[in-house]
Amino acid sequence: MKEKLNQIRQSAQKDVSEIKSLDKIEEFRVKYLGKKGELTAVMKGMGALSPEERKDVGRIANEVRTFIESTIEEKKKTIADAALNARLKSETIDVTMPGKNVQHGTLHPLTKVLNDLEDIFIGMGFSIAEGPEVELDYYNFEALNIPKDHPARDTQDTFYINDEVVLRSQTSPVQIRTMEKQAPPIRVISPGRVYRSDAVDATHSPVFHQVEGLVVDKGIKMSDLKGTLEVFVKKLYGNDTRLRFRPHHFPFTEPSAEVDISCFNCGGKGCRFCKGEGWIEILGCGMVHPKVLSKCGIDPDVYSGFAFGIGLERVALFRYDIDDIRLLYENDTRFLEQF
Ligand code: 2NM
Repeated sequence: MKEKLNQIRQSAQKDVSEIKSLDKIEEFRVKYLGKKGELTAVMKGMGALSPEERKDVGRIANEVRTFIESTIEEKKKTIADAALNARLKSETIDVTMPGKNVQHGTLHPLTKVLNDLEDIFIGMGFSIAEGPEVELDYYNFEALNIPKDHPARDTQDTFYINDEVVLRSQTSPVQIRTMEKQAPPIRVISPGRVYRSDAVDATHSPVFHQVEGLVVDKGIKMSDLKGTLEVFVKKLYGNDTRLRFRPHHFPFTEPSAEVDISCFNCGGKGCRFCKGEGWIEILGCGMVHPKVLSKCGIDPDVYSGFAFGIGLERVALFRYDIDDIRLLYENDTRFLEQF
């Protein structure tokens, strides 16, 4: 019997070394330890032995049983470990793999210019005012001291909806509305889309964008206008930028001026940007006409104000060296993604 137990141990050892799955372990257990198993058979036969022999064989049989049981536990663990390792390996993430490129949009160059302008004026204490694009003739012209026979009223320039209603040709009507509603001090900018019946070419579009500014308070002088525009221009184009005011005429301001900046590209020497002039025209401005103030219910003997207007497209075309305004409206992503 001892010989038989020894054989069982050896054959169990051999069997277990060939096991590769949990099913096979169960088969293995039944084969040796099951009710009809090999070890069980030996143990059943022990009744026929003498008490001494039974003790001896019993001890060995127990050892073999313990051996088989611990072999089973070990094998289970080995198989489970191998399964876990295989899973970990198959689920490995390679963090050094290059990422997938996600296509994302960019801000439109006009939006970038507008954001910059808004930041600069908000930084100087201005707030933003908006108003309708379809506007009454009164706000677009009459209140701005643009008389009935003024060339700006010509149907060539303005889109008329009917006798009373137009597409606004500047954002000044927003400022008229602001002055009607709000008592001074007033400090607003009005960004927005404006409409003029111009033929389309590389520098003209019937729809474009403006930012107009307005300040009204007691004691506002031309020097306040100059100081404000100087800060604005230096923040937008750099600290070395110089300003030049040229006398001009607008019906809604008196005096009026056009403002040139020293060329941001050549600094004034002359180049293709400034067409050899050294200066680039960027905005129009002036002291709000007393008639405009009084039409809005503001007493021009008590208050004074300045206003200015700047075209966004012009700023964007210069800044990004774009040679055709139409590129700004085509929304070709190959163009837009460059900004
Ligand atoms: C410009 C140039 C000069 C202007 C005037 C006003 C208002 F409403 F206060 F009268 N708003 N904007 C103004 C003045 C606009 O654009 C070139």
